[in-house]
Amino acid sequence: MKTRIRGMWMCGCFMAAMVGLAGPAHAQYVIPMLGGDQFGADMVHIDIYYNAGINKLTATIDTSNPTPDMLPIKPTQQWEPGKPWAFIGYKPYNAQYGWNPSGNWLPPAGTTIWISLLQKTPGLECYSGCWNTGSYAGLFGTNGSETTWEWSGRMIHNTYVAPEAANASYWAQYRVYFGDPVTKAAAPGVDDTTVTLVWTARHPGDANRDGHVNVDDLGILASNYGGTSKNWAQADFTWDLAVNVDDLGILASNYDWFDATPPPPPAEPLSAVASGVPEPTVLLTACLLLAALRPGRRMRNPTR
Ligand SMILES: [Ca+2]
Repeated sequence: MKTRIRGMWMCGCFMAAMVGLAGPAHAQYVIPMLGGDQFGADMVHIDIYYNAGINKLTATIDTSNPTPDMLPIKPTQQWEPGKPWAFIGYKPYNAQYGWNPSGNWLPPAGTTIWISLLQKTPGLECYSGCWNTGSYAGLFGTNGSETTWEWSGRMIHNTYVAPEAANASYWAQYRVYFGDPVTKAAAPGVDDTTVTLVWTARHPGDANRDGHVNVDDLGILASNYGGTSKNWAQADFTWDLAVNVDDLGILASNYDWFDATPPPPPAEPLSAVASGVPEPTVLLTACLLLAALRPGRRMRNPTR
């Protein structure tokens, strides 16, 4: 028995030595994943459907999954230099959203499908494709690209990248319409629609990711303090698997932070713009906005 244990111990030492000899001289190379970091999160489809019979175009986001997270890779990981995605560096990223054709339909004759960026939170970038198959060419204004993009009609996931150390929510608002294949001009009399994509990013100290660093997070940290094999939701903000004084320091220095990212404004479809007559819902929204902006009134953060 003693000999067997000694043999196993020597074998273990040998294996450890071999790993040490063959171990990486650099951080581990990884490829981009849908969920950011190294998370193979679920796809979140933006289902595009056109009902020609009633001239109705819809873009519906699948809400069966949580809001996608922008997450950077960990300090122990890196992108292989020279790969098309190497520029991401340690910026938070995500590619869960995918433009997806829903049902069987065709664009009206002589048109193609365009997706045009209306507005976005500052700093948010978009790149073509995902995983290790994307071209990572700039889209929707990123790197000087056009803000209008011709969608092929096939399911495609593009990769969104937030600024390094970004730690709040992000959104991008798009118009989807049928237009001239060359000039991009919207086809007259054909319906269009808008859609808003939203992402969250993890703020240091916000263990439960509710957009606040407060006593709830402190409670989570306290109940996990001293533990190992922990994760973000258990207050490991340094990704070292331990919950200790380092994490407490991070929470303390971010205490009382809240996500103040303004929500996206309501988008107006092209059809309403073209008619020149505001729809009743648009008028109501405008009245509510005016009332909220009157002097002396403080707007409550609508996202929290
Ligand atoms: Ca929190």
